[in-house]
Amino acid sequence: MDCNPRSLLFVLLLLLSCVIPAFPVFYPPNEVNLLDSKASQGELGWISYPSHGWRENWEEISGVDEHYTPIRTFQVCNVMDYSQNNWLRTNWIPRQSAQKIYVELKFTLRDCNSIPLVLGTCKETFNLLYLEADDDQGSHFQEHQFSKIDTIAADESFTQTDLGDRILKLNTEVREVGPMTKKGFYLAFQDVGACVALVSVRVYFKKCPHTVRNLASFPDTVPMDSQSLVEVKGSCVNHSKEEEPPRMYCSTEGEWLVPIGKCLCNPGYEERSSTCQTCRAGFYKSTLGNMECSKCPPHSFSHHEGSLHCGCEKNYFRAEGDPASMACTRPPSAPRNVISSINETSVILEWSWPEDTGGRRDITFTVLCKRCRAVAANGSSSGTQRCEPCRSNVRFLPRAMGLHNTTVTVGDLLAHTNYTFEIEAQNGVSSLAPKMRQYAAVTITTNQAAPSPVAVIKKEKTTRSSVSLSWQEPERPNGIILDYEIKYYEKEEQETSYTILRARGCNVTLNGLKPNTAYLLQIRARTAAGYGASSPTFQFETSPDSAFSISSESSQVVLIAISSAVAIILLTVLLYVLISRFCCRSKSKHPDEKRLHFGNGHLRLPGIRTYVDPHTYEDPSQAVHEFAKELDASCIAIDKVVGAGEFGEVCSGRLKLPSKKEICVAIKTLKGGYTDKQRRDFLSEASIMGQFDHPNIIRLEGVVTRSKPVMIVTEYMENGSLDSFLRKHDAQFTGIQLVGMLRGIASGMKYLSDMGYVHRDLAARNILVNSNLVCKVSDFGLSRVLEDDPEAAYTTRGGKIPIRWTAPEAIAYRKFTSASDAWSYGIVLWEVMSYGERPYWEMSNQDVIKAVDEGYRLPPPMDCPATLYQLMLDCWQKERNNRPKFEQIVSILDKLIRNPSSLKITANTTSRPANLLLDRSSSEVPSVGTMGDWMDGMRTLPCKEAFSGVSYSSCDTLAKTSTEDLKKVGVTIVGPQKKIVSSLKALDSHNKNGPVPV
Ligand code: ACK
Repeated sequence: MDCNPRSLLFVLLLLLSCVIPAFPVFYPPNEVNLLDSKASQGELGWISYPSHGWRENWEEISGVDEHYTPIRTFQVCNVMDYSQNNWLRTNWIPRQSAQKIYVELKFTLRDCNSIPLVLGTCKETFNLLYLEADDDQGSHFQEHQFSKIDTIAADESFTQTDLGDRILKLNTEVREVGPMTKKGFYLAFQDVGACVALVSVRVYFKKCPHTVRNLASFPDTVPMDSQSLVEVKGSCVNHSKEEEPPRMYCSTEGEWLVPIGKCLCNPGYEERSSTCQTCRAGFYKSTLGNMECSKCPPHSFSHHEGSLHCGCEKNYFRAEGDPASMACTRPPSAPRNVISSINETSVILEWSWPEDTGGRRDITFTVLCKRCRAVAANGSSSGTQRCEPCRSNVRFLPRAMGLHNTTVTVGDLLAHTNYTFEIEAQNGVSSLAPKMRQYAAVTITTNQAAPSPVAVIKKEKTTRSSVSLSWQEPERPNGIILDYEIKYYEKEEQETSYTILRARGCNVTLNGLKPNTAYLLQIRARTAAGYGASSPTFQFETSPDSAFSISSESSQVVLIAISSAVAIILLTVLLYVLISRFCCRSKSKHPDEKRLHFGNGHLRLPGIRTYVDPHTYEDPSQAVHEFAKELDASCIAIDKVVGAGEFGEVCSGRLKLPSKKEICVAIKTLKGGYTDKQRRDFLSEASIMGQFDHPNIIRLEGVVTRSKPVMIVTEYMENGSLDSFLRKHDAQFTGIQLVGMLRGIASGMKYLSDMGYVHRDLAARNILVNSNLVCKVSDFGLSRVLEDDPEAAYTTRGGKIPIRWTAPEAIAYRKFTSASDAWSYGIVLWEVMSYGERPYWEMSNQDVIKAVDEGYRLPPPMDCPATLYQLMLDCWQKERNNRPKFEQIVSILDKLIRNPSSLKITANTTSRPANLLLDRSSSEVPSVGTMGDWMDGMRTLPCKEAFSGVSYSSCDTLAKTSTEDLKKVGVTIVGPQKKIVSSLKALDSHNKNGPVPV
């Protein structure tokens, strides 16, 4: 190879085409060129110094790259001479906005070893320098004005290959200069004796290029020279709005960092490729945001681009508050299948949902009442109807408008009158289309009806033992009034004992009253249609039994009166002493009886409070707050609905009171739209329950009355009501387990009767069972108790009573006492022992009343221990004073639990034992009267056809009953045993010849 350096440079130029990158060249978008030697097609016109010397200096040479694109290069190669100082200076370069400048050099450089005979003269570096200047200084050049940027050395020069050839390598070096302050600058290259070819020089600065982020546009931004970032505010693109001010930071490297904030497309526009574009026809967007435009919902359209909403098709509407995404809807069609059930002067209307709901779910119903009369047209009999709106006192239950259920009860209509009811289904758009509204109509004629209540009662005259009263005939007699029933009782007695009188006219005198005593009284009228509702309770007091009240009498009468009074007082004191003694000895008195003997009539047993009737409070809500704790609704979490009560749903949930453990609770809710009375009745249960505190009475945790829904919160009973629980677990419990449950119920009832509370609706469905099989009495209330019991039926006397569970005297004349509760307990006992069987099966209520009245009783359930069946029979004694008290029931059950073997004798396989209670409470042998009871008991044998499901086979066993069997069950004295055995035999032979006489 030729060793002449120039020829070497020639080789260098030849090789250039191999190392220059292919054209066109793309630079990163964040680099802005101030100078690019390769971009220049003509001479660059840079000057070299010294310009006219004897030695060679930098030389501008034209060449082409491999695409034949012309390029300009500079080269120098004075490697053989000492003291080289060859300068090449660029033209003046305006700085623009740049502070920091980058210089990119591409060059080739020969290593001195590759050139012979240049030792000491050849160099392998050159210097890069710059000079700031505010304007172009032309060819004026002074070396010392330039500042050195760096000495540039080659990374690569020639590289030896295996074949011994040398390959030229292109070096690229980048240097930073700055900060610049003047308007422009020059670059200079100082050669001190190297063989170098400057292939390209590019001078650039960096910027953050214009960009759109989060729908905000950010302009080109030149970074600062220092390390700090430049904060740049973005501006929202067209048709968008700032959600949060958009910002970004421009780094010194020309990169955008940390976008903050954003813009959102206006309604009617959606985001497409970083811009906000109009929604197409058939689409809409009603809100600000970057979501897509939505298709118009059913029955709506948008004909134009950029729609915010879709308009409704003809006969379709959008209610105020309907979201734009909801389909347009229309009024519903008329309700269907209207059925009316008339009951005297009230009617229950029921209907089905409209076939077409108009596409909405907010359907309510409105019932319009019209009273219609036939008007004879021109004397012809087939006239037209004239209707007028019903009187305002017609009652709608729950209300006439805004009904959510498909039924309404309309009351207080006139008897024997035609009414038309128009039932309209309405939804949220009905008011927008009055012409499209449709209704279903039904016409009814009311029946004969019982009279309305007596409203006004007046006291005419009062003495110490009598009162004369008068009243007005009911506003709506609905027929001829046959008589009035007057029911009264001492206020203190709380209706546990009362008197009933009848009067034909509108006045009465009540005699035989106690002096200076408050009485409560109610009157109701009777027509051929039955009794009307009772009047509101009327209170009166008899005059005081004072000597001064008779001061006008003659002195003799006064004397007699005084001596009688003294005698009465003495007698009373004597009686009091005797009774107190007697009472101390006898603990088994019925609470009602005790009350008679205890002073002012209030029963006060040691340690037991007396039940207070919440109705005695003028303001019933005061009673609630006296007996029930107000709970904050936020402490209650409702989990699920477990059932439905009369007033609303029953839910299970949790109660977490501050600083107490969370507990499971049952929550009874009062559904919306209630009347004041319904609210009072609903809460009366809490006022009652809140007075009790006993392990076998459902415990009240509190009430929520200050927010809606109104709630009653009680302890949670995992196994629900006893009747369904037993049905679910048919025959799965031992006798002892069943007796344990029964003992709990009896104990709860003892507590209630001690408190003076009469339950009136004791039945297995009103007993709740917890996870430990503990039974608790529930369902308390006043009149309501029976109103909401589906078992309660109207009696001929107007009251609503659960016939199958109720004692005959309570059905016949509403004599509800703890003794009638004991009867019901007997039925519960039967329900438990038959695992939830329905008492009297499918017999009608009327048949049940008749059969019980005639002396029939339920037969023993399958495998029922004889002792328990006897207890049932005792509870079902016709004479209520002969029924066991709850205290006695508890003690009998306790004895059975202590002696479980006594449960082995079942009623099905042996005859009935004699009256267990008499036998146990007294050491006396039952008298002939008891034998009579026994014979009464015989009537209860399951041999009577009237009781279905009872076989004669059990009767067949009667005759086989031995005195031994009787001994086992408590009849230990020989006389009665013989009598019983012979009676059984007689009965058996009678059975074989015909049915048992009743
Ligand atoms: O038989 P159940 O599951 O038990 O269905 C009824 C329903 O609510 C309507 O009365 C249940 N229920 C009522 N009170 C409670 C309570 N305190 N704990 C658990 N369930 C209850 C009852």
